[in-house]
Amino acid sequence: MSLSRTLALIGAPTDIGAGHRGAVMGPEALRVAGLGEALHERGLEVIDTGNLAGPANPWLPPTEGYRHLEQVVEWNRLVMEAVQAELGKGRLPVLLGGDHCLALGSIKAVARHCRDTGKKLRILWLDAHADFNTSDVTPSGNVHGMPVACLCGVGPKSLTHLGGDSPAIDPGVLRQIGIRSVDQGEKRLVKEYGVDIYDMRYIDEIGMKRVMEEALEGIDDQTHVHVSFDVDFLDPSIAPGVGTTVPGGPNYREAQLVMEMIADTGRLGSLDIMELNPAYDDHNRTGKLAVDLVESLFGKSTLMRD
Ligand code: NNH
Ligand code: MN
Ligand code: MN
Ligand code: MN
Repeated sequence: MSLSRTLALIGAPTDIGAGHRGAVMGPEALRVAGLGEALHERGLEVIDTGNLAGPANPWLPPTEGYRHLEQVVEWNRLVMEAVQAELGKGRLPVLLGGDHCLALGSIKAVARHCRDTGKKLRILWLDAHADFNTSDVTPSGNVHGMPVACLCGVGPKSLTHLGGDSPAIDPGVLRQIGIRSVDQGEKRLVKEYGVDIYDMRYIDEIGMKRVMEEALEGIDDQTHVHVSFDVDFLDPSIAPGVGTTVPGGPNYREAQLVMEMIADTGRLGSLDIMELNPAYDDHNRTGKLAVDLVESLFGKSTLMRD
């Protein structure tokens, strides 16, 4: 990580794709937990671009397998344009969610940037969930369970073709880490598309260090690493502030190691911090933990290392 990088915080306060209200407060909770200050202390220039202003959440039941599809598209368009603008200025975009449906817009912009600049893309998807549902198999209609499928070209045209590309990414650039909840139909899809999933059983069996070595393999100086950090990746005992907790996630030390090993690549190019839900949190504990982990992602370590 070159310390001259300028980070651009982009707030996306919405829970438009979620099944629980509250992620709309995520960006502010990350700010209150000191995200900007902590990164500035790492020697990074930090510009807070403020919050995007998308449509309100009408909180309606799903129609034809999607909840709020129209508003989800609009929010993703705003996110895509904001991320694209910051990448164009040479800044490292940090998306403050908001629910995880917005990773679609973020990664659409990043994928285009990689194409334009001849970079190889590697996406590290830290999550309890695979987020590969479609309107046919979703148990909920919530689009935050679908962004990875949409990115791979499976989904409604308004999302798969956002920004005019179809599909945005080759599933081969994905590495999903921490997965422990995959819905029935979703299992078939991730298999069919060959998504590289490091689930909790695999992490238990070979350990987080080896998992990360495998997930980071092949990253070189021409690689743009995008981290999509769904806070429900973390074990709920340390991170209660999310709408969809799943027991049996990475503990504090494992999560730190994930972030440190990504930092060591020096190739982090963009970041989403998603699904933080202060309505379920305990005195912003999860927000503060997210900030702590993101500091490690930007190179904070106990000792000097080279
Ligand atoms: N798989 C479930 C669904 O599609 C839950 C998705 N929730 C998430 N994903 N938080 O990361 O509704
Ligand atoms: Mn400064
Ligand atoms: Mn997710
Ligand atoms: Mn999740």
